[in-house]
Parts: sequence; C-alpha cells; structure tokens
Amino acid sequence: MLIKAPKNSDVSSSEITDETLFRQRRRFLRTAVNLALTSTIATPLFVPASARAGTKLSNVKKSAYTIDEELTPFEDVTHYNNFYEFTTEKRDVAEMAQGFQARPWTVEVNGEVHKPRTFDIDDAIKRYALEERIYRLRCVEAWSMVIPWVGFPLAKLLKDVEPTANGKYVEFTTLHDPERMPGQRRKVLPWPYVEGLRLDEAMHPLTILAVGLYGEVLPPQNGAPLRLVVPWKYGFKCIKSIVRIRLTEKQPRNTWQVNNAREYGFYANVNPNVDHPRWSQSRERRIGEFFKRKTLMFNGYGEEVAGLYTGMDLAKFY
Ligand SMILES: Nc1nc2c(c(=O)[nH]1)N[C@H]1C(S)=C(S)[C@@H](COP(=O)(O)O)O[C@H]1N2
Ligand SMILES: [Mo]
Repeated sequence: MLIKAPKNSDVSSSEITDETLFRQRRRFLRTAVNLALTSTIATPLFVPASARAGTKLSNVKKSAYTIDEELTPFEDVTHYNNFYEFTTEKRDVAEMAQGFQARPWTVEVNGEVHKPRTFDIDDAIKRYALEERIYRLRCVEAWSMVIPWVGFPLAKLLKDVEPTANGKYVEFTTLHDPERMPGQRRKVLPWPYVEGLRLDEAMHPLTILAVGLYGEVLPPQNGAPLRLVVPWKYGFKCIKSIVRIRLTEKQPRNTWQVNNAREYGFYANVNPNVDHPRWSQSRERRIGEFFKRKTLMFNGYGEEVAGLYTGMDLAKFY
C-alpha cells in the first residue's frame, strides 16, 4: 500500500489555505466546472441538492461518540486521499475524482438476511438520522487525521434487513465502473475493492456509514456517496463508494489481504505492537504536525472495542 512515504514537508502550514478562502475558491471552481459539464455531457434528469459535494447537510445532530482533538484541516482531509480507483497519487485523487457522478445511486443489501433490500442513497439519508462524529483515522502507512464525519450507525441499516442466524460476516463492495473510475483500468488491485467485518464489529455503535464530512456532502475523493468508517481499524477497512452490502456465513476475502496476505490481514485493528513487515506501526504522523505521535492500541478506542477480541492472539489475527 505504501507507494511513497508522506513527507512532512508535503503539508507545510503555508500550503494550507484559510478554510473560508479555500471554500470560496472551490465554490467558484465548481461553478465553472458545472457550467462546463452541463453544456457538454448528459447529466441525470434530477440530481437532488443533497447529492452535490459542498452542499451543507441538514438535521445533523452531534453524537456522544466523538473525540475532542484538533481537526485535520478540510484542505488536507480532501486533498490527501487513498482511493486507488482514481489514482495511487494521494494528492491527485481530488482532481481525478472531480465531477464523479454519485447519483443516481443505490446500495443493495442482501445475502444472509430475511429482508433483502435495495436502498436509494437519498432515501437512506432521509431514513437514518444523521450524526456528526469526530473520529481519528489511522492509515496503515503510519499517518493519521482527525475527521468530523456525518453519517449513521451501520447497525441501524443492518437491523432493517434482519440478518439470519447464518449471517456471521458483512461484505462491502465498491462500484466497479472503469469509465467513472479510471484507476480501475489499471490492475493495481483486484477490482472491485471489497472489505469485510465480523457481524459484531459491523453492529458496534462506533461503526458508521458516512455520507458527509465537515457538515457537507461527502466529496468524491472521500468516497461519495457512502463509505464505511471503522475508527479502531486501519484506514483501508473504510471502504468507499459502496454499492453492495452482503451478509455472509464465511469470512469474506478483503482486497488488501487478497493482494498481499503477509502484509494485510482481515482484522486490521490498529496495533502499535504488531509491525507491518516493512515498517513499524508504533508511531504515526498526524497530518499537519511535525513530531510523530505514539500510536494507540485500537487507535485509542480500546475501552469501547477491546472486548470484541478477548482471547484472540492479535499478532496472529492482524
Ligand atoms: N474503494 C476504496 N476504498 C478505500 C481505499 C481505496 O483505495 N478504494 N483506500 C482506503 C485507505 S488505504 C484509506 S487510508 C482510506 C482513506 O480515506 P480518506 O481518503 O477519506 O482519508 O480509504 C480507504 N478506502
Ligand atoms: Mo490507508
């Protein structure tokens, strides 16, 4: 997964534009891009306001599941991304994903459930009460961010489809469409991107599906219109642009494990004591900071989630 180690100099504070200015500039650019797009390509007949990146999400209540740490600037959260469906260059994902059509969008939920169901994304946004949650995100490449997500607990959606007794795992799949995701034309990973959780991990109250960040509709580079966020696991578990959620009896094969099982496991719990074969996981660079921080067990969420793994050898189940 590590293509290029992030250098601190990459994010010198002088590069970080004041957010208001940045947003104004971005709005202006977006208007220009939208004008250009509408005149050249067919757009969906009706795209609700809630679909556009940058649109403020309404009726978002603050959640108790939130941490009190300095937020990573919006500019970094949206311009330092891992999303190989567009490009493996973290700083280019935003540009490559610009204009990605996240509507119409449905998510099919099926497999070992009593009530399989296909959700339209806008119906799901209306159905499930949106919450803002500030979480740490720790990438396996040893950098981290603090992001104010907007989303809802995955448990709510799973309860609606009623998992059967055989439903022991949850498998998530990203859109596979090389026309819209040009990075999929290259075989850098086996497409589509797939991730998985054990059912109890998926049902844990900290596990959310995010539809926004910084109070706004999720930008394409961050996984529009819907992505998973599991804050105690390495970032690669947080699969983006989900089109299918399937309950399974057997442990799903996740993309990074298929790609390189020696380096990436199924559990991928943040663990400072289990190093990646090619680098240490004991410390991390918080994007925007100079000195490295100590990585916390379960990314600092141990009190909430350690119980999910009692009796398991976490060096074996990495
Ligand atoms: N579909 C898909 N999901 C993905 C990835 C990806 O390449 N494709 N990268 C993962 C990795 S390695 C990380 S660290 C996070 C980054 O999320 P962010 O760009 O919103 O910070 O997304 C994860 N989800
Ligand atoms: Mo990552």
